[in-house]
Amino acid sequence: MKEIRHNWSLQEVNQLFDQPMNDLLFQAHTVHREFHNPNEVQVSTLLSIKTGACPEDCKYCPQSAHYNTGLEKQKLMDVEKVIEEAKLAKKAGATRFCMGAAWRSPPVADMPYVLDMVRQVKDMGMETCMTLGMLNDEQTAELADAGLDYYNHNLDTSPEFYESIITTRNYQDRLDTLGRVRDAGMKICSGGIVGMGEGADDRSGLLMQLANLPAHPESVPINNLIKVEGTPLDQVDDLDPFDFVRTIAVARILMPLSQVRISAGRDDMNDQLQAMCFFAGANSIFCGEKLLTCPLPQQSDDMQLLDRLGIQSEEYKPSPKKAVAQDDNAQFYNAAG
Ligand code: SAM
Ligand code: DTB
Ligand code: SF4
Repeated sequence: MKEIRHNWSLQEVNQLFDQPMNDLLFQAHTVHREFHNPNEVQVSTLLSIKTGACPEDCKYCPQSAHYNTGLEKQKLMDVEKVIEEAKLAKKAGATRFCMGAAWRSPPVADMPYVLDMVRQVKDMGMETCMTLGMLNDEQTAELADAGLDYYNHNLDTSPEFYESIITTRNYQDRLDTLGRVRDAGMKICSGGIVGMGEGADDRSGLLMQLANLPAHPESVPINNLIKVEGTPLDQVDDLDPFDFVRTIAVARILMPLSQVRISAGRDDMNDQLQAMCFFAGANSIFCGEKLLTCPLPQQSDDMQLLDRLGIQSEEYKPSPKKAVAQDDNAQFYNAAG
């Protein structure tokens, strides 16, 4: 049985990345088979419940108020509309419904509606996930009480590169929210973005940070930057697609039990590249019309691809209220150096 580690060094992670591709894929796929059904993926659907006008300045994001991307803003969606969308997602085969809001942190007045969304989606027999920005203790406890299964909060990149991508919050703010979510017993969805012009060390640094958290995030989304016109990163050079596959493979080796998701950017990937990602250890995708504001592949194309690869979508299994911590001694989250 492979050891679950939380003490990776940058050099070790770099060594994993730098292997010949076939050696890396073999190693990642071996780990994948030991811990997961290699012919199964989990399907999530996203809904933007509050769109645009975000005060944060994340250079990749079409929803930041700092950039002019021509995006139509939308205030918090009515609970009934959210439930309608969740029903459609369930009918289309999604087992997890992820609700995202373009907030720095949730406004007090909106919390009752957000909590109602969690309760009602959960009552429909779906897993619930929310991504609402930074949380304080009270908001975290309220979300946990409402039964929220997952909280998504990405570290996005290495601590070193972070400062050139976002200036309105810092890495420790992110780690603090993750710590609160974990302490409240919810599961964590945390990953990052590649293709932002970062170096190889930053991709290693991101995965090292995630893997060295006191417990591995149960869900690890790997986003490939979608270059949205009007954002400061709209002209950045493309990442070599094999570096995306390598990132998935190393995430799988470092975090053997986690669900590793091909997140943003799948619309631009051909079938062969996605198949390679599944072999490298990806076992979760977003399906539906859109991510939050950007397009996804047609649902029919997705189902056809899974079918051609003999991959089934995972059935819904109700999760226990408390996440099982992988390291019960872990109390504090700190940026590991
Ligand atoms: N405002 C909340 C936050 O930042 O945590 C939640 C929503 S935010 C849009 C969720 C994640 O989407 C970001 O952390 C980032 O990883 C991803 N994302 C945003 N814009 C993207 C883009 N253009 N390409 C790829 N991923 C993107
Ligand atoms: C994640 O890591 N990626 C998703 C989800 N978590 C919230 C969001 C991707 C957003 C892509 C840009 C957009 O659609 O606006
Ligand atoms: Fe706001 Fe989240 Fe976009 Fe950053 S990533 S600008 S916090 S919506």
